[in-house]
Amino acid sequence: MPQHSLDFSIWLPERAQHIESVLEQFLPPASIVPERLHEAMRYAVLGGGKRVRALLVYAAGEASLQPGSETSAQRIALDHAAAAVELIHAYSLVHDDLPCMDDDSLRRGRPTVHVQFDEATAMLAGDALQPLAFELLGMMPIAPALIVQATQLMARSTGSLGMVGGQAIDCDSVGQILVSEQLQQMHRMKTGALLEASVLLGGIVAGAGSATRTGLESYAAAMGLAFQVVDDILDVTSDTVTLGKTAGKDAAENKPTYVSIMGLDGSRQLLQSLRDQAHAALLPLGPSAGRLAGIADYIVGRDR
Ligand code: GRG
Repeated sequence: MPQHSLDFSIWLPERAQHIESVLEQFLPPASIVPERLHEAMRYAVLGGGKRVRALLVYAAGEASLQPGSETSAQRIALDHAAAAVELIHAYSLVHDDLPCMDDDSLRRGRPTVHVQFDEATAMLAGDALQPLAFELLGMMPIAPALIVQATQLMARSTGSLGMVGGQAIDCDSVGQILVSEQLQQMHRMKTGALLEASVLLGGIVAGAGSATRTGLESYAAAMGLAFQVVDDILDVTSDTVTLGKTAGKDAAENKPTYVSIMGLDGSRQLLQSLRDQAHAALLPLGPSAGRLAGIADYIVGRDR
Protein backbone atom coordinates (compact mmCIF):
# COMPACT_ATOMS: atom_id res chain seq x y z
CA MET A 1 0.00 0.00 0.00
CA PRO A 2 1.43 3.50 -0.77
CA GLN A 3 2.59 5.32 2.37
CA HIS A 4 0.31 8.32 1.78
CA SER A 5 -2.86 6.23 2.18
CA LEU A 6 -1.95 4.88 5.62
CA ASP A 7 -3.65 6.36 8.69
CA PHE A 8 -1.20 8.36 10.90
CA SER A 9 -1.57 6.00 13.87
CA ILE A 10 -0.50 3.12 11.61
CA TRP A 11 1.99 5.13 9.56
CA LEU A 12 4.05 6.33 12.52
CA PRO A 13 4.98 2.93 14.03
CA GLU A 14 5.35 1.46 10.53
CA ARG A 15 7.87 4.18 9.52
CA ALA A 16 9.65 4.01 12.90
CA GLN A 17 10.07 0.26 12.42
CA HIS A 18 11.12 0.70 8.80
CA ILE A 19 13.93 3.14 9.68
CA GLU A 20 15.30 0.61 12.19
CA SER A 21 15.82 -1.93 9.43
CA VAL A 22 17.24 0.74 7.09
CA LEU A 23 19.76 1.81 9.75
CA GLU A 24 20.62 -1.80 10.54
CA GLN A 25 21.38 -2.35 6.87
CA PHE A 26 23.49 0.82 6.39
CA LEU A 27 25.66 0.42 9.50
CA PRO A 28 28.83 -1.66 9.04
CA PRO A 29 28.48 -5.11 10.66
CA ALA A 30 30.22 -5.57 14.00
CA SER A 31 31.97 -8.60 12.53
CA ILE A 32 34.27 -6.55 10.28
CA VAL A 33 37.44 -4.71 11.33
CA PRO A 34 37.59 -2.59 13.44
CA GLU A 35 34.98 -4.71 15.25
CA ARG A 36 34.85 -2.74 18.51
CA LEU A 37 34.32 0.56 16.71
CA HIS A 38 31.55 -0.92 14.56
CA GLU A 39 29.96 -2.47 17.63
CA ALA A 40 29.96 0.93 19.34
CA MET A 41 28.49 2.64 16.26
CA ARG A 42 25.69 0.09 16.14
CA TYR A 43 25.10 0.38 19.89
CA ALA A 44 24.85 4.17 19.55
CA VAL A 45 22.32 4.07 16.73
CA LEU A 46 20.22 0.91 17.04
CA GLY A 47 17.70 -0.19 19.65
CA GLY A 48 16.25 3.06 20.92
CA GLY A 49 15.20 6.55 20.08
CA LYS A 50 11.89 7.95 18.92
CA ARG A 51 13.23 8.50 15.36
CA VAL A 52 11.52 11.90 15.17
CA ARG A 53 14.05 13.22 12.65
CA ALA A 54 13.61 10.26 10.30
CA LEU A 55 9.83 10.57 10.61
CA LEU A 56 10.09 14.24 9.62
CA VAL A 57 12.10 13.31 6.51
CA TYR A 58 9.49 10.75 5.44
CA ALA A 59 6.49 12.96 6.24
CA ALA A 60 7.95 16.01 4.46
CA GLY A 61 8.92 13.83 1.51
CA GLU A 62 5.45 12.34 1.27
CA ALA A 63 3.90 15.84 1.52
CA SER A 64 6.09 16.97 -1.41
CA LEU A 65 5.86 14.00 -3.80
CA GLN A 66 3.57 14.50 -6.76
CA PRO A 67 0.63 12.12 -6.11
CA GLY A 68 0.86 9.07 -8.35
CA SER A 69 4.24 10.00 -9.77
CA GLU A 70 6.54 8.96 -6.94
CA THR A 71 9.39 6.71 -8.01
CA SER A 72 11.16 3.90 -6.22
CA ALA A 73 14.37 5.96 -6.53
CA GLN A 74 12.72 8.75 -4.52
CA ARG A 75 11.66 6.21 -1.89
CA ILE A 76 15.22 4.89 -1.65
CA ALA A 77 16.58 8.44 -1.44
CA LEU A 78 14.18 9.18 1.43
CA ASP A 79 15.57 6.12 3.25
CA HIS A 80 19.10 7.47 2.77
CA ALA A 81 18.16 10.94 4.02
CA ALA A 82 16.18 9.56 6.97
CA ALA A 83 19.09 7.33 7.98
CA ALA A 84 21.57 10.21 7.53
CA VAL A 85 19.74 12.50 9.98
CA GLU A 86 19.48 9.70 12.55
CA LEU A 87 23.21 8.94 12.24
CA ILE A 88 24.11 12.61 12.77
CA HIS A 89 21.69 12.78 15.70
CA ALA A 90 23.19 9.63 17.27
CA TYR A 91 26.73 11.04 16.87
CA SER A 92 25.66 14.29 18.59
CA LEU A 93 24.19 12.36 21.52
CA VAL A 94 27.32 10.19 21.91
CA HIS A 95 29.55 13.27 22.00
CA ASP A 96 27.14 15.26 24.17
CA ASP A 97 27.21 12.49 26.80
CA LEU A 98 31.03 12.42 27.03
CA PRO A 99 32.69 13.46 30.30
CA CYS A 100 34.08 16.61 28.64
CA MET A 101 30.52 17.76 27.81
CA ASP A 102 27.39 16.65 29.72
CA ASP A 103 29.09 13.69 31.39
CA ASP A 104 26.01 11.49 31.36
CA SER A 105 25.83 7.77 32.01
CA LEU A 106 22.28 7.05 30.80
CA ARG A 107 20.85 7.45 27.30
CA ARG A 108 17.81 5.76 25.79
CA GLY A 109 17.48 3.76 29.00
CA ARG A 110 20.94 2.20 28.62
CA PRO A 111 24.51 3.05 29.61
CA THR A 112 25.96 5.76 27.38
CA VAL A 113 28.50 4.69 24.75
CA HIS A 114 31.59 5.81 26.71
CA VAL A 115 30.33 3.90 29.77
CA GLN A 116 29.53 0.76 27.79
CA PHE A 117 32.79 0.93 25.77
CA ASP A 118 35.33 3.63 26.64
CA GLU A 119 35.85 7.32 25.96
CA ALA A 120 38.14 6.96 22.97
CA THR A 121 35.79 4.45 21.32
CA ALA A 122 32.79 6.71 21.97
CA MET A 123 34.56 9.67 20.41
CA LEU A 124 35.59 7.65 17.37
CA ALA A 125 32.13 6.10 17.01
CA GLY A 126 30.62 9.61 16.85
CA ASP A 127 33.35 10.70 14.46
CA ALA A 128 32.64 7.75 12.16
CA LEU A 129 28.85 8.13 12.17
CA GLN A 130 29.17 11.62 10.73
CA PRO A 131 30.93 10.76 7.43
CA LEU A 132 28.69 7.70 7.05
CA ALA A 133 25.71 10.09 7.03
CA PHE A 134 27.29 12.16 4.26
CA GLU A 135 28.17 9.01 2.31
CA LEU A 136 24.49 8.02 2.38
CA LEU A 137 23.46 11.43 1.05
CA GLY A 138 26.05 11.15 -1.70
CA MET A 139 24.64 7.76 -2.73
CA MET A 140 21.03 8.95 -3.12
CA PRO A 141 19.68 7.85 -6.53
CA ILE A 142 18.36 11.30 -7.45
CA ALA A 143 19.51 14.22 -9.65
CA PRO A 144 23.07 15.34 -8.74
CA ALA A 145 21.85 18.92 -8.22
CA LEU A 146 19.49 17.71 -5.49
CA ILE A 147 22.29 15.71 -3.84
CA VAL A 148 24.41 18.87 -3.74
CA GLN A 149 21.54 20.84 -2.16
CA ALA A 150 20.93 18.11 0.42
CA THR A 151 24.62 17.82 1.30
CA GLN A 152 25.08 21.57 1.69
CA LEU A 153 21.99 21.79 3.86
CA MET A 154 23.18 18.98 6.11
CA ALA A 155 26.70 20.39 6.41
CA ARG A 156 25.51 23.90 7.22
CA SER A 157 22.84 22.73 9.68
CA THR A 158 25.20 20.54 11.65
CA GLY A 159 28.40 22.64 11.62
CA SER A 160 29.52 25.73 13.55
CA LEU A 161 26.56 27.77 12.26
CA GLY A 162 24.14 25.04 13.33
CA MET A 163 24.20 22.13 15.76
CA VAL A 164 27.88 22.21 16.77
CA GLY A 165 27.78 26.01 17.12
CA GLY A 166 24.70 25.72 19.35
CA GLN A 167 26.49 23.16 21.48
CA ALA A 168 29.46 25.53 21.81
CA ILE A 169 27.15 28.33 22.99
CA ASP A 170 25.50 25.87 25.40
CA CYS A 171 28.88 24.84 26.85
CA ASP A 172 29.75 28.52 27.39
CA SER A 173 26.38 29.44 28.93
CA VAL A 174 26.39 27.25 32.05
CA GLY A 175 25.81 29.53 35.05
CA GLN A 176 25.14 32.53 32.75
CA ILE A 177 21.89 34.45 32.62
CA LEU A 178 20.56 34.37 29.05
CA VAL A 179 17.71 36.54 27.82
CA SER A 180 15.02 34.72 25.89
CA GLU A 181 16.44 35.81 22.45
CA GLN A 182 19.85 34.34 23.32
CA LEU A 183 18.26 31.12 24.56
CA GLN A 184 16.23 30.91 21.37
CA GLN A 185 19.30 31.40 19.18
CA MET A 186 21.18 28.69 21.06
CA HIS A 187 18.34 26.18 20.69
CA ARG A 188 17.64 27.08 17.08
CA MET A 189 21.21 26.09 16.38
CA LYS A 190 21.73 23.19 18.79
CA THR A 191 18.47 21.28 18.45
CA GLY A 192 16.38 23.13 15.88
CA ALA A 193 18.86 23.12 12.99
CA LEU A 194 18.92 19.33 12.53
CA LEU A 195 15.15 19.02 13.00
CA GLU A 196 14.63 21.76 10.43
CA ALA A 197 17.11 20.11 8.08
CA SER A 198 15.19 16.84 8.40
CA VAL A 199 12.01 18.49 7.13
CA LEU A 200 13.77 20.34 4.31
CA LEU A 201 15.74 17.25 3.25
CA GLY A 202 12.47 15.38 2.78
CA GLY A 203 11.28 18.23 0.55
CA ILE A 204 14.52 18.39 -1.46
CA VAL A 205 14.66 14.65 -2.07
CA ALA A 206 11.02 14.59 -3.17
CA GLY A 207 11.55 17.53 -5.53
CA ALA A 208 9.33 20.02 -3.65
CA GLY A 209 8.56 23.25 -5.52
CA SER A 210 9.24 26.67 -4.01
CA ALA A 211 5.75 27.17 -2.51
CA THR A 212 5.94 23.80 -0.74
CA ARG A 213 9.47 24.54 0.45
CA THR A 214 8.32 27.84 1.96
CA GLY A 215 5.58 26.04 3.91
CA LEU A 216 8.04 23.37 5.03
CA GLU A 217 10.54 26.01 6.21
CA SER A 218 7.97 27.79 8.30
CA TYR A 219 6.67 24.49 9.78
CA ALA A 220 10.24 23.36 10.50
CA ALA A 221 11.20 26.58 12.27
CA ALA A 222 8.22 26.26 14.64
CA MET A 223 8.77 22.55 15.30
CA GLY A 224 12.53 22.90 15.81
CA LEU A 225 11.86 25.26 18.69
CA ALA A 226 8.83 23.38 20.01
CA PHE A 227 10.93 20.24 20.37
CA GLN A 228 13.34 22.02 22.70
CA VAL A 229 10.58 23.68 24.73
CA VAL A 230 9.08 20.21 25.36
CA ASP A 231 12.53 18.92 26.30
CA ASP A 232 12.94 21.69 28.87
CA ILE A 233 9.45 21.05 30.30
CA LEU A 234 10.04 17.28 30.52
CA ASP A 235 13.35 17.85 32.28
CA VAL A 236 11.40 19.24 35.25
CA THR A 237 8.08 17.36 34.99
CA SER A 238 9.20 13.84 34.09
CA ASP A 239 11.51 11.26 35.62
CA THR A 240 14.66 9.42 34.65
CA VAL A 241 12.95 6.07 33.96
CA THR A 242 10.33 7.55 31.63
CA LEU A 243 12.85 9.75 29.81
CA GLY A 244 15.55 7.08 29.57
CA LYS A 245 18.06 9.83 30.41
CA THR A 246 18.83 11.75 33.56
CA ALA A 247 15.93 14.05 34.49
CA GLY A 248 16.37 17.33 36.38
CA LYS A 249 19.86 17.93 34.99
CA ASP A 250 19.23 21.43 33.66
CA ALA A 251 18.30 22.85 37.05
CA ALA A 252 21.00 20.83 38.84
CA GLU A 253 23.60 22.32 36.52
CA ASN A 254 22.10 25.78 36.59
CA LYS A 255 21.50 25.71 32.84
CA PRO A 256 19.30 28.38 31.28
CA THR A 257 16.11 26.79 29.88
CA TYR A 258 12.67 27.94 28.73
CA VAL A 259 11.29 26.86 32.10
CA SER A 260 13.93 28.82 34.02
CA ILE A 261 13.29 31.94 31.93
CA MET A 262 9.51 31.90 31.40
CA GLY A 263 8.26 29.36 33.97
CA LEU A 264 6.23 26.20 33.30
CA ASP A 265 3.01 27.98 32.34
CA GLY A 266 4.82 30.42 30.06
CA SER A 267 6.66 27.54 28.39
CA ARG A 268 3.41 25.63 27.86
CA GLN A 269 1.78 28.70 26.31
CA LEU A 270 4.76 29.17 23.99
CA LEU A 271 4.48 25.51 23.02
CA GLN A 272 0.84 25.83 22.05
CA SER A 273 1.54 28.90 19.92
CA LEU A 274 4.42 27.08 18.16
CA ARG A 275 2.09 24.16 17.46
CA ASP A 276 -0.48 26.57 16.01
CA GLN A 277 2.24 28.19 13.86
CA ALA A 278 3.29 24.77 12.57
CA HIS A 279 -0.29 23.83 11.66
CA ALA A 280 -0.88 27.20 9.97
CA ALA A 281 2.28 26.79 7.88
CA LEU A 282 0.96 23.49 6.52
CA LEU A 283 -2.41 24.83 5.35
CA PRO A 284 -1.19 25.78 1.83
CA LEU A 285 0.20 22.26 1.38
CA GLY A 286 -3.24 20.67 1.68
CA PRO A 287 -4.12 17.15 2.88
CA SER A 288 -0.77 15.67 1.81
CA ALA A 289 0.78 17.45 4.82
CA GLY A 290 -1.44 15.59 7.29
CA ARG A 291 1.47 13.49 8.54
CA LEU A 292 3.52 16.59 9.34
CA ALA A 293 0.56 17.96 11.31
CA GLY A 294 0.37 14.63 13.14
CA ILE A 295 4.07 14.80 14.01
CA ALA A 296 3.61 18.36 15.34
CA ASP A 297 0.97 17.08 17.74
CA TYR A 298 3.10 14.06 18.61
CA ILE A 299 6.12 16.26 19.45
CA VAL A 300 4.07 18.68 21.53
CA GLY A 301 2.31 15.85 23.40
CA ARG A 302 5.32 13.55 23.87
CA ASP A 303 6.19 12.31 27.35
CA ARG A 304 9.77 11.14 26.70
C1 GRG B 1 28.04 17.26 20.79
C2 GRG B 1 28.23 18.10 18.43
C3 GRG B 1 27.43 17.89 19.62
C4 GRG B 1 26.16 18.29 19.60
C5 GRG B 1 25.22 17.97 20.63
C6 GRG B 1 21.73 17.70 20.09
C7 GRG B 1 22.85 17.97 21.00
C8 GRG B 1 23.96 18.73 20.44
C9 GRG B 1 22.88 17.52 22.27
C10 GRG B 1 21.82 16.74 22.88
C11 GRG B 1 21.52 17.31 24.21
C12 GRG B 1 20.08 17.41 24.40
C13 GRG B 1 19.50 16.49 25.41
C14 GRG B 1 19.36 18.29 23.72
C15 GRG B 1 17.92 18.45 23.91
C16 GRG B 1 17.11 18.05 22.73
C17 GRG B 1 17.48 16.74 22.22
C18 GRG B 1 18.34 16.73 21.04
C19 GRG B 1 17.03 15.63 22.80
C20 GRG B 1 17.32 14.28 22.34
O1 GRG B 1 16.61 14.02 21.16
P1 GRG B 1 15.42 12.96 21.11
O2 GRG B 1 14.48 13.20 22.25
O3 GRG B 1 16.24 11.63 21.39
O4 GRG B 1 14.84 12.95 19.74
P2 GRG B 1 15.93 10.14 20.92
O5 GRG B 1 16.67 9.29 21.91
O6 GRG B 1 14.45 9.90 20.97
O7 GRG B 1 16.49 10.01 19.55
